Amino acid sequence: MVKPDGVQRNLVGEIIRRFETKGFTLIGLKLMNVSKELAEAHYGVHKGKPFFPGLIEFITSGPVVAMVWEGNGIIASARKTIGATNPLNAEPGTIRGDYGVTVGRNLIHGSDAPETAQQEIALWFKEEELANWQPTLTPWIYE
Ligand code: D4T
Repeated sequence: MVKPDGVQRNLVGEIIRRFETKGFTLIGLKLMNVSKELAEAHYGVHKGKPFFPGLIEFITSGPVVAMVWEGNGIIASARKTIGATNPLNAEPGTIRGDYGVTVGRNLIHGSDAPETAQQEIALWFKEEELANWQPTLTPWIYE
């Protein structure tokens, strides 16, 4: 998910480009405003932490771009591409390392495990919003 700061800073195309050119497959994509209920469900694991209210306020402050990407090893790879939670600790070359300076404006969220990805996809997308397709480039990306 490109967070509201990524959308406001015109980084949507740049972020999508990194996953697209890597060879991952886009399955779902939408620009949307986030309700308080959805934000609280998505970040439920952080409820009660000091940063939770600010996080919910931030995520609901403007549109986000929710996406579903598919590919071999994508979760570990995407988290490397995204970089450390605190952008000041994120390596140059990562999205957060290149574009962020503070944890509360870290531009992008990525699922951290297959189970959380399944839960988050179900939370953010309806079944019919996901495309079922086979890119013609597949044999040029996977041996
Ligand atoms: P997300 O979930 O947004 O992809 O981020 P991470 O997986 O990298 O990090 P996280 O779950 O630990 O944090 C969720 C979200 O909360 C914000 N945050 C986090 C914050 O504003 N202050 C903080 O101290 C922390 C730890 C940033 C990401």
